[in-house]
This record gives sequence, C-alpha cells and structure tokens, in this order.
Amino acid sequence: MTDLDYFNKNGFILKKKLFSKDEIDKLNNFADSSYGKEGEVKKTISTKGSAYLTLWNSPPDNLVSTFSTNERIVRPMENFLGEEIYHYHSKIIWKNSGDGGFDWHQDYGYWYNQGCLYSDMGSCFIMLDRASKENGCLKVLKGTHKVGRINHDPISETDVQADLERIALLEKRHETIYITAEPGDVLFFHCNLLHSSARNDSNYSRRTLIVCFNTKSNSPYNEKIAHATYSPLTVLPSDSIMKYNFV
Ligand SMILES: O=C(O)CCC(=O)C(=O)O
Repeated sequence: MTDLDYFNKNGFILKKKLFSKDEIDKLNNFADSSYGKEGEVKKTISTKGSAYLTLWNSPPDNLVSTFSTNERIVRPMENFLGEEIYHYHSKIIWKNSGDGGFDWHQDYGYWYNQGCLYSDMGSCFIMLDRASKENGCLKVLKGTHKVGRINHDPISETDVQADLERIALLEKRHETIYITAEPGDVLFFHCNLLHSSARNDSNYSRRTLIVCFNTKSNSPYNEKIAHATYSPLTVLPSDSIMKYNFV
C-alpha cells in the first residue's frame, strides 16, 4: 500500500525517523532556551487539566521554520491533501510532567469556525520527546476522518470537545491507536481524525512541534477569525536544519 493509500484509508500515517537525533536535539535546545519560559506560553484548559503551548501563525524567522517548512514534511502533506498547501499555524506543546491532556476533538472542529469551508487540511505532529502512554501520547480513532465534521461544545475559553454521544458510538466501531513514538518520528493526520490525549503522568516531558497546513483553494473566507489566509510557502531544503547558524 502506498503512503497516500494508507493515509486515505486510516486518516493518519506515522513516519519513523523523519528527523535525526542531532536535528531534534538542536531544536529542543533552541526551543527550551527561547520559548520554554513561564509567561511566554499560552495555557489550554481541558477536562484533563492544563497544558501549555507556544504558537505561530506565520513561520517564525528562526530555527523552528527549518522544520515547519521543511520539504520532508511539506511534500508528503501536499501529496496527502492533493494540492498546493500553505502554513496555517504551528505550535509547540510543552506537556511537562503533570500537565493535562486534550479531550476528543477534530482539528476541523476549530477550523470550521475560522472560515475554512472544506476539510482539506492536515497536521504534522513532530515528536520532540519519546511519546508513551505514560506521558500522554496522542490517541486517535482510526478511520474517523471519514465521519465528517462532528459538533463540538466549548469546555473552557480555549478548548472544545466533540459530541460525547457520537464519540462513545465511534469508539465501539473504530480501533483506538496510541501513537507511541520516538523523537524525530512524525505523525501526519487529517483534520477530521478524532484524537485526544491523557495527562502526562510520567516524570519526563512530552514536547511536540505540530505544524498545521491548509490547501490554497481553502483559504479562509474571513481573515479576521482565521490563523492565516493563503500566502505561498517557501519550502526549505532537507539539509536546512543542520545548516542553520545562530547569529
Ligand atoms: O499534544 C497533545 O497531547 C494533543 C494536542 C492536540 O490534540 C491538538 O493540538 O490538537
């Protein structure tokens, strides 16, 4: 089965070792020293506690963009979504020991309300730490990208949760997959794939860089409520991470 067939059938695909240990170490060192400070992060509140994130609507002018616009993630995502894509937003989820998780949702549950007419969108979940059940790895309901958009209810100022009656029914029909993975592995997933995660109950962190892409033809109709309208993506070559020099 091709990667595209697998993605279309299941709504996600996990690619192992897309980034090397040296590349991930470089990003972790930079991100921790530049962004990982209290006060510079946003708090999310779900029924599973609070988590913290740093978010960019445009790729930032620093090392982070050598990942978020790297051809190693852009080209496969373009293949999965079937047309030119652009950076919709990206974020680092810090998920330190004791931080909370995320309730069941579709990313399109948020993006529908941001003026995106079609669900032709997807995310790349780049593992910056080992992701295990213990530290709250992502959990997905395989194949649920085909159910269409489900209604979501707000559960706090920051978070929403998909209709629980439907989740209960879908959990009986669709296999639950825990995305356990190593640093450098990347999960590509469709914006209607139902996903959630538990609290980090370990004594180690579970950081991830999540890069979200939209298709050019699906640029939001109202830029005031969206993360980003279409602007052409400058795709960086594979070797741009290790070549990046700090000034
Ligand atoms: O990082 C996690 O545990 C889940 C994050 C997530 O579901 C999201 O950002 O949409």
